[in-house]
Amino acid sequence: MNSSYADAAPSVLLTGTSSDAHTWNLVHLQLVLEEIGHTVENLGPCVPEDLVVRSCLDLRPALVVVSSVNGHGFTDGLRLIRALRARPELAGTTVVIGGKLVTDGLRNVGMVRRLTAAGYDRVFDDGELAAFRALAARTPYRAVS
Ligand code: B12
Repeated sequence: MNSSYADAAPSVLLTGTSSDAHTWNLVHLQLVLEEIGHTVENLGPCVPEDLVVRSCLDLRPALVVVSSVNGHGFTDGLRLIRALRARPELAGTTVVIGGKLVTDGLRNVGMVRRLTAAGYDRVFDDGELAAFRALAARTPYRAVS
């Protein structure tokens, strides 16, 4: 979709989920991450799981950010994290997910537990941008050469 780096590998890989066509969430998150100082590879919306896995293996980002707002984020997100964590090379990569992950509009404790048990390091609710920003600010940057 869009990328903020020229030569250096990105510090953050940002992606929508396989079924999710929404784009402005991704644009907003990319701007937040760039404002902090990260270089971002934004894969865009409707990204198949195998493309996310391959991109992570190629680019080795310090942080992977998964965003979904269409209400299928829980099921799509589970599939994606299982595919990522199935690769030993990505076992230590920080992966977070957030947005409007289900349709009930409420923070669902069971859903968060299942997503973290499957391998996400953090699950952010729709409005938790301040907490997300704080986590991203603690993640190492890579200087663009
Ligand atoms: C525009 C829009 C569309 C457009 C998208 C066009 C495009 N190119 O992006 C179109 C018409 C294609 C569309 C389609 C659909 N949409 Co729509 N759409 C919207 C709408 C009106 C605005 C979304 C938007 O651009 N917001 C602006 C961005 C900047 O904000 P955001 O998306 O809220 O993202 C923020 C937060 O969610 C959060 N966030 C998101 N991800 C992450 C990740 C992390 C880590 C963190 C910390 C935070 C975070 O931070 C983001 C930035 O502030 C919303 C309603 C609304 N007012 O939000 C519905 C909405 C998202 N859509 C909805 C639905 C249901 C659909 C459809 C399923 C409808 C249908 N039956 O076909 C389809 C799904 C298509 C698909 N395959 O995904 C629902 C989702 C319901 C839910 N999750 O509970 C919403 C909420 C409408 C509603 N109230 O019912 N949609």
